[in-house]
Amino acid sequence: MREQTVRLTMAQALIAFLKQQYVERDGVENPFFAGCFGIFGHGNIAGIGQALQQNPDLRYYQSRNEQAMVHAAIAYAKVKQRLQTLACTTSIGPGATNMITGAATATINRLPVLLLPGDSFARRNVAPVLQQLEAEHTQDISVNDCFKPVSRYWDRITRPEQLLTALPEALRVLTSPAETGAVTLGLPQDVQTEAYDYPTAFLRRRVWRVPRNRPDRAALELAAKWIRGSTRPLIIAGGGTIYSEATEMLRQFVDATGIPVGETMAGKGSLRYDHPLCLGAIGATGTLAANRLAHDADLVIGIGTRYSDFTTASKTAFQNANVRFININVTAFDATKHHALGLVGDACATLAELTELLAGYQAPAEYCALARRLHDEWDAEVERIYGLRLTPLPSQGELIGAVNELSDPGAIMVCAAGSLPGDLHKLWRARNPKNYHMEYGYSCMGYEIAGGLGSKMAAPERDVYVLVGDGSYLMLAQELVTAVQEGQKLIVVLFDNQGYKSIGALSRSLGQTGFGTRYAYPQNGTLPGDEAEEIAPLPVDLAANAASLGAQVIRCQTYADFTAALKTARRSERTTVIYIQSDRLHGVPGYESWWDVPIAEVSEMPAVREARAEWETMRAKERSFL
Ligand SMILES: Cc1ncc(C[n+]2csc(CCOP(=O)(O)OP(=O)(O)O)c2C)c(N)n1
Ligand SMILES: [Mg+2]
Repeated sequence: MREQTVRLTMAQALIAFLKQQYVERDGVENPFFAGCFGIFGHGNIAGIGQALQQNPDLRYYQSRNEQAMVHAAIAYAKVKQRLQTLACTTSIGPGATNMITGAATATINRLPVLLLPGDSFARRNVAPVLQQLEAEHTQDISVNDCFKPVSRYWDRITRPEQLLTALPEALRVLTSPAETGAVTLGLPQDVQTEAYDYPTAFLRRRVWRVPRNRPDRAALELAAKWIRGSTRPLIIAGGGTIYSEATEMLRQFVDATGIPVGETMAGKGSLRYDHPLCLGAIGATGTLAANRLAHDADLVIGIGTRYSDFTTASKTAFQNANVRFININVTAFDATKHHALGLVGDACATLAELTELLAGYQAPAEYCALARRLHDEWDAEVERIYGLRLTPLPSQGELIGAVNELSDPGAIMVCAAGSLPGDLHKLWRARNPKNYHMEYGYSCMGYEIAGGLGSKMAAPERDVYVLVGDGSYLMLAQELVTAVQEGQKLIVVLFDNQGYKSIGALSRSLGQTGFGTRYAYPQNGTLPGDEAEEIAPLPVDLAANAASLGAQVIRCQTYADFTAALKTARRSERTTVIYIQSDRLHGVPGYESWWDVPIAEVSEMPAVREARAEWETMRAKERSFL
């Protein structure tokens, strides 16, 4: 029997294939690709560009910067629980390499995105072409090889028929909760336009099922035994809890067992902030409640967490000599961290089985009472910070409080870098599992506005608040233009503290007086740190900048201006940037925690030597769980 075929260019076949990919979980089916972001150049306009033009049902979205479009696509995927994403097409050379930071952000955060950078001619005879990297030792290399370490699957399509084997692999990785991340297919610009007789069967509708794998039964029974034997158990809820949609199951588990919960950056929102056993943030940017209980916990139950240094306070968070770990995770890689008893499986399915096995079990009453008391005390601390009315410049903490209190509980708040993530991790009152959208795997400055755009595209019915510092804004604000163009309304809160408040505070804690973290003119041939009393502000107007990109802008000075602006922005139909200056030095304190940033071992600066001595004391508390 002769196979039926259809003659298409490689690019046309690729787009036709993407349109037919569906994902199914719990009986709900959705197309996996919501569209394709792209910036065209000679490396993709005639190939993927032509194919997209001919297939308007896979919506093409413009972007202003290739890094930003990857951020937008992965924010979309994050809001969609990794069950949907977008593809990203670029030209060759700089357009392609601009996506590398985005690829790393995707892979580190375990978020799916399909990257389609153009690549140099496979035919080679006209080389070197514009923007091609030449190498003397091989012709089998291009700038796209730089994507290899930051991609979960990487390939280069040098013949049109290679799509037949490459695309199914790409989709297997993208739709796998355990393997997902950036998938990169380098597409030589000539091959994109070459025709081939593709089997029509290749372009049929395909459904990728996302399973809810169950862990090994013996391991589950042992885990139940460990929990029953524990007197100070603590749950750490990570991002996997939310992606698995295990949050309701977690609440039932907590209600049944009385085990309190600390939340990671990606896991915040797993339990509502006002649940009496929700201790909020854990680790370096954690609450007193979570960090106190972590300190003495005899059993830590990690759910969907990577145990980053922020979560473990650089391995100092757990000081009980006999502490053990049970890790529920879809990847064996994460499940075995800290020499844990690994429950390799889906968070929701695993928690359901564990709940049954623990029937009748309750954590000791005294311990639960302590957890509840710490929860209440923390709530009072948040209230105190929300209520600070610092003058002349308001504090970041009270401004966060205003955004929280004046936003709809169903809203999405997006953030990524600077001093905001630490403050938000502690202070944000998460009222739904998607309320706190923090990119903190890569903490990539520039994610914020692009990520806000992707979030709004994924959930147009929700208000999206982007909280961004002046430094991050200056790095990548251009997607404001795309938000305006696409009619995707964002509320952007721009915190101007004239520099890097976060790194300034870090620098101070290392004995380095804010060196290099202020936006200021050089004085005596160097950039001034804290020692300079009088500094003339740079003639920079970020509010005017935002207005020039098409946003409606509200300038604020006081807390009262700010709350009024939030109300106006919420009612408005337009993308609105609320601009406010806040205090550069006043910060939210740490709560019995630490983060390991190594300090110079020898120095001419006495403050650095002092900080180094303190660092050595803390360093000695780092544990390895063997
Ligand atoms: C792309 C990128 N470059 C550098 C850093 C290191 N870094 C972390 S926070 C920060 C400063 C952020 O400044 P801003 O957005 O103004 O926030 P603030 O610290 O003032 O709150 C820098 C440079 C980073 N996280 N991402
Ligand atoms: Mg700043």
